[in-house]
Parts: sequence; C-alpha cells; structure tokens
Amino acid sequence: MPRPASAVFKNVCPLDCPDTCSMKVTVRDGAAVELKGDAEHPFTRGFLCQKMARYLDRVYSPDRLMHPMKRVGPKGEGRFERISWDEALATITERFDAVAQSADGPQAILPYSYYGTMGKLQASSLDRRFFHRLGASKLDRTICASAGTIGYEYTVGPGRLSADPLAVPNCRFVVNWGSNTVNTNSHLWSLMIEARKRGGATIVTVDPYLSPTARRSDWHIQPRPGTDAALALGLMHVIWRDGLADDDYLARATVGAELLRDRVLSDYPPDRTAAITSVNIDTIETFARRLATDQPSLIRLNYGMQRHHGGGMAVRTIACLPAVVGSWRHPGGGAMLSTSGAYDFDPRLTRPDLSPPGTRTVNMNQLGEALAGELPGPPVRALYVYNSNPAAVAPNQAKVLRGLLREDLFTVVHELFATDTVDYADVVLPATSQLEHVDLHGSYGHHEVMYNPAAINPLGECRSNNDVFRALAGRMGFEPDIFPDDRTLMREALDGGPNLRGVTLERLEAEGSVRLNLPENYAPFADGVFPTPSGKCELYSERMLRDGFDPLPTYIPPHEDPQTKPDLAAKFPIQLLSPPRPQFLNSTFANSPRHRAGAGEPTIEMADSDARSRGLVDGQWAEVFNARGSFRARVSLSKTVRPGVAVATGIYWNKLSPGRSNVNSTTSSALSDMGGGATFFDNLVEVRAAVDSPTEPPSV
Ligand SMILES: Nc1nc2c(c(=O)[nH]1)N[C@H]1C(S)=C(S)[C@@H](COP(=O)(O)OP(=O)(O)OC[C@H]3O[C@@H](n4cnc5c(=O)[nH]c(N)nc54)[C@H](O)[C@@H]3O)O[C@H]1N2
Ligand SMILES: Nc1nc2c(c(=O)[nH]1)N[C@H]1C(S)=C(S)[C@@H](COP(=O)(O)OP(=O)(O)OC[C@H]3O[C@@H](n4cnc5c(=O)[nH]c(N)nc54)[C@H](O)[C@@H]3O)O[C@H]1N2
Ligand code: SF4
Ligand SMILES: [Mo]
Repeated sequence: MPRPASAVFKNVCPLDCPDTCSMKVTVRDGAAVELKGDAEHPFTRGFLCQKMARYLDRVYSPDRLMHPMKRVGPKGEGRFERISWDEALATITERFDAVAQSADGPQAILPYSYYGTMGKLQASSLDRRFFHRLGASKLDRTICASAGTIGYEYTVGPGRLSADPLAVPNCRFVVNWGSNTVNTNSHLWSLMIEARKRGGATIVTVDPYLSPTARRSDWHIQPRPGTDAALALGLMHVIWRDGLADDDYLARATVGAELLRDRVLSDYPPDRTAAITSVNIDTIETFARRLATDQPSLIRLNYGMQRHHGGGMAVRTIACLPAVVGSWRHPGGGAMLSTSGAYDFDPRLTRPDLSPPGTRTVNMNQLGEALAGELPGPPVRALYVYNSNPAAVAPNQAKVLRGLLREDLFTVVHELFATDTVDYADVVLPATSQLEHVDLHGSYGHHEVMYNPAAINPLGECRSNNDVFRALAGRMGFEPDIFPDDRTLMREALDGGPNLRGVTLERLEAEGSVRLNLPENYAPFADGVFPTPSGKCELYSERMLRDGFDPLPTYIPPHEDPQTKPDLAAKFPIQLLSPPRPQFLNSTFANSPRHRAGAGEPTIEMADSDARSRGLVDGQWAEVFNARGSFRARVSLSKTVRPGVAVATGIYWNKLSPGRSNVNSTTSSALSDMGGGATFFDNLVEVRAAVDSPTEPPSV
C-alpha cells in the first residue's frame, strides 16, 4: 500500500522503563520528522523523559549498523567486513547445525537477551520459539528483577498485583523505597507530586544514596546498603508496640500475624534496628508512626534495593507492611513493585512446550561461568546475543570478556549500534529501531496495553528480531506454522486471560492504547483476598518453608557486608552502589553524543572523610578496585553518601571509558537469596589515586 505523504503515528517507547510511554511520531515522505509525548495517554500525559525526547537522533544516527558483517580481526577489536544477509544467515545456520549434530548437542548453543526492547514480539516470541525448537540451552533472565519478584510473590501471591499508579494522587504518605523514581519512573513521580499538591502528601525516600529522588523528597532516610529488611522489621516493632497495626485487616486478610508480631517485638527493637541499619531511633519511630497513620500510604518499591544477597527476603519483608498498616484498603495505597503481572497475555507466545524435557537452564548472571565451562552440562560453543549488551552490563566482567574472547566460541550479535559486545562477535546483524517494526506492549508501571506500528520502513538492511528468527527457522527447516507473521502472534497473545477481555488487535490499531479490563481506582487487595495458597497475605509462608527459607520475614545481610565480613572489609572497606546515570538507560545511550555530554565523565561519589583518609581530592581521577577488577572514575565529594558507602552511576561503555573498563569489572556474579538474582550493589571495593592519571582526562 502506498504511504500517505504525511501521517502521525502513535508509537510506544520500547525501553526497559516502567512508564511505557506513548509517543506521537510525524512521518513525512517516509521519514520521521517529529516525536513527542502523547498528551492523550493517561500515564504519559504529554511528556517524554530526557532520554527519549531526542529518539529521532538515535533512529537516524550515523553510527547505526546498516548491514550484516563478519569478523576480520581478533576478537574484541571490532574489525569487520560487510557481508550479505544470505551469507550471514547461512553461516549462522551451518554453525548451529554443526554444534547441534556434535556430541555436545544443541544445548551447547546459548541465547542471551534482555530488554533492549520491551515489546512482546521483539523481546519474547519467535526468539523463544526458535531456541526451544532448536533444543538450545534456556536462559534464566535474572539480571534485573528476579529476587524481588519472587519475594513479593511469596507474600501477596502470583501476578504480583500492585496499587494502581493512576490512584497515587489519593495518597497522603508516599515512600520511594530504593526507587530513584524521579529518573527511573518519572511519570509516577509527577503523580506523587500531584498527591503532595492535592492532599499535602509527604514524600519519603529510603536510599543509602542522596539520589535525585531523595533530594526532591520531603524526607530522606539513609540506611546502610542491604539492610532494608531490618528497617522494615524495626518499623513493624514500633507499629505493633504502639497499637498502630490494623487489627481488623490483619485478622481477615493475613496468615501469621501473631508469629510475625512476636518476632519483631522480641528481635527488632529500635536500638537493634538502628545498629544494623545506621538509621537513628527517632527516625525509625516517626517513620513507623506516619506510615501507619497517614493513610492512604504507599510504598513504591523498585528493583534497585533488591540487588543484594538478601534482596528477595527484603522485598518479601517490606511487602508485609501494607497488610500490617491496612493501606491496601485504599485506592493508591499499599505497595507497588511492578504492574506487569496484571497482563495475562497468552503464554503460547513463547511455546515453552517446544523445548525438549530436561533442557538445562543457564542463569544469565553467570554468563562468565557459563562461557568458562564451569556450569553443569555441555560447554557453550555458540552464543546468540540480542536486546542486550552483556560485555558492559553483566557482572564479573573480566570473566565475561575472557569467555567472549574464546577463539572456539561462535558469537552472533544482533544490534543497532557497535556496542562493547559487538566487538566480540563473529557475525553482526543490524537491528531495526522501534519506529521500523510492529510490536505489542504491556507495561510494568501502568495498566495499558499498547500497539506500536511500523511508522517508517527499515533503514539500510536492518531487520527486526522476529524477521531474523523467521528467516533462520526457514533455513533450519523448522515447521512454518510455529513461526507465523506478527499479526497472528499478536492475536494469539491477546487471546489471554480475563484482564484482556475486550482488548482486541483492531481496537489497539485504532486507539493505540487500551486499559486492561480493570476498574478505575483499582485497589487489588481492598477486599482482603490474595491469590496465595491460603487466599491471604502470607506474613507466614508455608511455601517458603518448603523452599528452604525462613517462613517469616527476616534480615539477611549482604554477601559483602562490613558488619558480617570484617576480613573482606579490611581489604575493601567501601560498599559500592552502581545505579544508572539519569541520562542513560542501562548502557543504552552511553554512545550518544548528546547523552554523553549531559552525563559527563564517570564519577565515584564518596564521603569527604573517606576521600581525605585516602589522600583524594574532589575531581581527581581514581582507581576503584577489588579482587575482581578495576575501573577509573573522577572523585566527586558531593555529600551524597555516608562514610563507608560510594556511588558510581553507569552504565558507561568500556571502550568509551578511561582505562576501557566500567563499574561491572568490580561487581560480583554471586546470586541473591532467592530467584537467582543479580547482586550488583553488594560489592565491596577500595579506592586509590589513579597512578597514571592523565592531567587532561580522556574525553568520554
Ligand atoms: N534513567 C533511567 N531510568 C531507568 C533505567 C536506567 O538505566 N536509567 N533502568 C530501568 C530499569 S532496567 C530498571 S530495573 C529500573 C530500576 O529502577 P530503580 O530501582 O529506581 O533503579 P536504581 O536507580 O537502580 O535503584 C534505585 C535506588 O536504589 C538505591 N539502593 C541501592 N542499594 C540500596 C539498598 O540497599 N537499599 C535501598 N533502600 N536503596 C538502595 C540506589 O542508590 C538507587 O538510588 O529503572 C528503569 N528506568
Ligand atoms: N553495575 C550495574 N549493572 C547493571 C545494572 C545496574 O544498575 N548496575 N542494571 C542491571 C539491569 S536492571 C538491567 S535490566 C540490565 C540491562 O541490561 P541490557 O538489557 O543489556 O540493557 P542495555 O544496556 O540497555 O542494552 C540493550 C541493548 O539492546 C539493543 N536493542 C534495542 N532494541 C533492540 C532490538 O529491537 N533488537 C536487538 N537485537 N537489539 C536491540 C540496544 O541497542 C542495546 O544495546 O543491566 C544490569 N546491569
Ligand atoms: S519515561 Fe521511560 S517509557 Fe517514557 S520515554 Fe522515558 S524511557 Fe521511555
Ligand atoms: Mo532492570
């Protein structure tokens, strides 16, 4: 069909961000010429964040990969020559066939992906079908959210239902608990501000770091990293001790209230809580009282706080608080971790049944171990990376890079840009941007289902993830009916559970965004019924006991904690947090000139006393190191952390960083207490002056 000369499309921001914005894109003569926030969308409300406001620069960047390539230099150098799609696809299928037919079998092939795009089609549909059908190893996608997800589910049940974000302006007390909402969930922040304006809500942030959100909050509570569960248990102590618990809600909507009450009253008095968390007793007392009495109160939990060994238990513990204070009664009240569980898309999109029984699963946090042959099962001989940049974002980076350097490893990377990971590829494939392919979106920060049309034709020879998997499946001789067109896939996905009733492809194409079949001011647990085995909020969890955990909330210290690991802390005394820089989305945009100019050079924010005792001054280049590796950053004495804590925001690309390594050269691949989650913020380091500091820093 010929395209009209000028048209306006409603596209969806594809980034891994809870806000899932609606973008209005004007296309003239086949080229996107304007992009802005959709004023009609209930959550986007007309604005995009600083990262995406100039997305057209990214789409039309001269640095986009435009055709397939094969490696001509040593691995890691990033030297390639152009090849045809035909040669690229033939090379991949020949290598995959050879590995699959070998004694190691198809499980020696490992897909590796995360959420470069959140679209249901391009992130988890034909890719999963292809690798399942091939019999490849499965990937456990644990790098971000798995500890908190499982901890939350133990408490409130599967589906992880959350307070309705659109009802947040009703709240009177809003807690950002380990959530840098201003930058990571900016449209929710604007609803929090509305709660402050409308009803005088108090905004609190619980964060070891004076984050941009903490700075703009009414109250900043600054615990030691990884001690949130102890803080939550201390709050419960005060709430029960002072008779502020919601006894009616506890009696009808929870199991284990008495057991939990006994535990917190005996084990978590304010003085002990203060000793573990470094939060003073007055703060604990006041915080507890206000959380209980300023109703509706909301706890916005985010994933930052669960990147510690005890992260799963911490989320599980904090998720008990709304039941103790009865805040689930009110629209907007309760807790919010993710709204994604409300989307009951049909699971046949990924066809798990195609994977042969007994196929191993590789935890993506252990990519280094997998490539080093340290995990059970056959060696990894072929790796297919898409929607992710593991050379920059994965923990224990030195080990990951050693693996990627293996001459006997065949690596395919499907990307839009020549990332750090691309430099290690044998075959590079060019990917489409969100304006060049069709997709269907849920969200993890609101309750709309959204449709993303292809507003422009693919640039150069770029192809979408699904188009590539369709082509590969064809060459492998897989059944065509497993790899249908995108419209068929969307119809299958929408043929899901009750929340999708009435949400059709036709409506989505016409309206762009359609609310899930949920009432306005949705309050998931107002009636006190939870989708757990007991039908109640499980303060005591029989399931956890069976899974080998303490059935009651408890405090699990970090792996690398000065209080519990004094020997390690004697060598590496500083707890290093590495949350994202506001200008970047993980490592996405870290190559964009505009975003880099805004972000500036890598920094390490330290307490004055920690710098002084090391002879470091503000602005100086430092080396941050531990036994796993090191990176360079400029010392920043910005009064954002307590002594003993430092912050290096990221995620910079290695090849664009001084010293060519980033913060993940120090982070650990140890797993969290539950869910096999990442522990990026559970990281002891030492800091010293960089010996060969350039007087003029490299321009990054
Ligand atoms: N601008 C921007 N937005 C993003 C992203 C991005 O990279 N850039 N990433 C997206 C993704 S993938 C995700 S998962 C979400 C994450 O969203 P958030 O969870 O908000 O992200 P973080 O900034 O990683 O962590 C939030 C805060 O947790 C704090 N924190 C660290 N350790 C602890 C602790 O032990 N206790 C407490 N209470 N706080 C702690 C950090 O200092 C940080 O300020 O954001 C999404 N949005
Ligand atoms: N130290 C430290 N490390 C962290 C974190 C941290 O806070 N601190 N955060 C962690 C978290 S929360 C997460 S979620 C992970 C994120 O890790 P990743 O998911 O790897 O995220 P990105 O760095 O954004 O890389 C996504 C890549 O996908 C590409 N891409 C985008 N769209 C498409 C597409 O349609 N097709 C293909 N083939 N590619 C596409 C983008 O160009 C980009 O390079 O990082 C984790 N790593
Ligand atoms: S706030 Fe999030 S969803 Fe909205 S434009 Fe920015 S990155 Fe995209
Ligand atoms: Mo994430």
